[in-house]
Amino acid sequence: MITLALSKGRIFDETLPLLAAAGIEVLEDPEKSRKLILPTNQPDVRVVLVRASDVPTYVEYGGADLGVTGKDVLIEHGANQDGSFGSVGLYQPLDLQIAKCHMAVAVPAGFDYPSAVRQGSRITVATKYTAMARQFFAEKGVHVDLIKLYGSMELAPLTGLADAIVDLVSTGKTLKANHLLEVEHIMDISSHLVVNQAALKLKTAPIRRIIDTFAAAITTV
Ligand code: PRT
Ligand code: MG
Repeated sequence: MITLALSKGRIFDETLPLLAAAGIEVLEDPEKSRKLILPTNQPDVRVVLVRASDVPTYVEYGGADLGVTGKDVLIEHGANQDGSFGSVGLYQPLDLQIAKCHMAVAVPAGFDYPSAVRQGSRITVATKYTAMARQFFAEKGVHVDLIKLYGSMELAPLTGLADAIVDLVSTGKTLKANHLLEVEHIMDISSHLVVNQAALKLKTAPIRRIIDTFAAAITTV
């Protein structure tokens, strides 16, 4: 049995065409079913639905053989920015070029970010992505106090909780609706295939076949 961990929503939706290229069709719609284990048309392949941030954990500990997850999630899980993992038992063979967005710093219109940076002021930054934010500001030599949040980061500067946020941006509509301006583009983000290293050794042929068909099906537009 090959188990693939996906999260509901954009990652599931955008992985479907890649699965189709590998001849794998998920037999139930996660938006309609309450099942967390979804069968496919291939009796030896199944999909498990987990929170996006839990995908690396499932794959690392062998609850799933493979998974698809954002580079943001991987970096927070301990991946290096070049994609390597150090001691973590995850192999990251492919950037699938799906669920694309970018990580950004945003501030309310009234906060003069460039002069805060120039003057070496301490900046309070609210984010779910503390690893990435810490590294970004450290490399820039900016002193920050990080406040960890689990969602609705946009609210933090509007309520005085923080001067700035670090969050994902795709269309920019969320920032605009909350009167926030992007002041730094930290990095482009897309979703990656991750593989359990032990599973790759034990089930080489079926896992290799999935990696190779995914690789051939990636669209870089
Ligand atoms: O939502 P939940 O808390 O369950 O988990 P999650 O947010 O980790 O999962 P999900 O499915 O929302 O996101 C999964 C992955 O999709 C992320 O890890 C990213 O790699 C990727 N992705 C791509 C995005 C976006 N685009 C995106 N726009 N993830 C989140 N957003 C959010 C962003 O945080 C912000 O709140 O959408 C809002 C901004 O969107 P725009 O279009 O208004 O700019
Ligand atoms: Mg989300």
